[in-house]
Amino acid sequence: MTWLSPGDPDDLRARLRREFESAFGSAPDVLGRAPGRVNLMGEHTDYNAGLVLPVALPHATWAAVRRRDDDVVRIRSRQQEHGWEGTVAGCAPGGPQGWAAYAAGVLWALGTGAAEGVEPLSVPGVDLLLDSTVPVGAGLSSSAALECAVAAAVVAALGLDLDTHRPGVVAAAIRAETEVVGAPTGGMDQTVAMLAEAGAALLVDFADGSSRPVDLGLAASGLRLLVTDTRVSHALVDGGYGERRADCEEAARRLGVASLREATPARAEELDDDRLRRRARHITTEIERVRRTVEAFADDDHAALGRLLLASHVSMRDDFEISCPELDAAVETAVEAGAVGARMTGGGFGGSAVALVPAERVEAVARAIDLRFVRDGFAAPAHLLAEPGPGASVRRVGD
Ligand code: GAF
Repeated sequence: MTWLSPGDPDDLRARLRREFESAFGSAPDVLGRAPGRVNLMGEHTDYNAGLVLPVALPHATWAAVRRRDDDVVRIRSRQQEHGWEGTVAGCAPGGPQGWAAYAAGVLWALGTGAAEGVEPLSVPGVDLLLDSTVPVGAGLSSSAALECAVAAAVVAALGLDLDTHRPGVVAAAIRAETEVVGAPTGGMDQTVAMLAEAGAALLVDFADGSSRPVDLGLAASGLRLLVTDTRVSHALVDGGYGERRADCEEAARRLGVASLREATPARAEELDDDRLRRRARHITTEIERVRRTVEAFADDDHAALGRLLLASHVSMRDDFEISCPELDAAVETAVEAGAVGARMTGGGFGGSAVALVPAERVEAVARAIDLRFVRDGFAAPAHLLAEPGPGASVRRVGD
């Protein structure tokens, strides 16, 4: 069985600092950390002004940053063979490609005043080294973790207070992803990476941008969150995600509403076009499921949680059409082996499933999924435990 460890934060920090010094010749100013996430309910609802309920993972991306006296930007990653070098101006859309675009894009976005009311920062040249324990392409938001780790570290390296700048970092990270990387994503991942609180999920309402922590009571009810990475890689820059987003916008237009948040499941059924009707049905019922999931956690109602998770998975599989055989097998097997409930999570087309599992059944459920994958001829999956962690943090070197 493969378990993905979040790593020991002190060890990771010490190694990053050491390797920064050997890569760039002196110590970094700041180490930033931002987590990946697993979403418990509310998929593709963020860009429909809906509700989401993600949890920050203990797995995170780390960024070591040192300010330079010129405008040169050097970016390296422990996970990538080749680095990127350019200038602050060269970080703008159309410049960096591939993984470096996530980091460089944030430097550009921080300098733009990424949203209304967000002050543009004067971003200098930087040396930057990245490390991560968030699996890439697993639907666990490695991209937002990278963007937010870099942005948080740069904000702190400028001598600014991170807490005051959290909303600005969220906005900058979203702009980096949509405008520099070119992935038309919705904002859930960056929001949870910056605003999550340890021990809780984050309920975010994208109609007004408000959020609040939701205590899941996992320890008290003896439940754990088991995440299974199917190793079927997903990429948000591929067409499927953008097509779903376009379908939702078209469905809203035909219903005469600004976003599907303003529609109801009954209104979704009025759509003549079968595909758009099913897309709108998923979004409108999924938003309702987020509300009911929050209530079910508060009531410690395992039967309701099981029904909601499964209904969400079926909706994503049949109406939104973003699942795949590996995700369906992981969900089905988790429930057969004793999970309270399970669903695919994240953007879809591969990636991970999340199961709510009684603590004493975790090993058995993971083993059952592994056996099922062997039987079905799928690549071996990897598992991790999603202990709800905190949002991004920074530490000045020397503190
Ligand atoms: C990806 C996107 F980045 C998010 O904005 C969200 O839409 C999610 O897919 C689906 O819920 O993670």
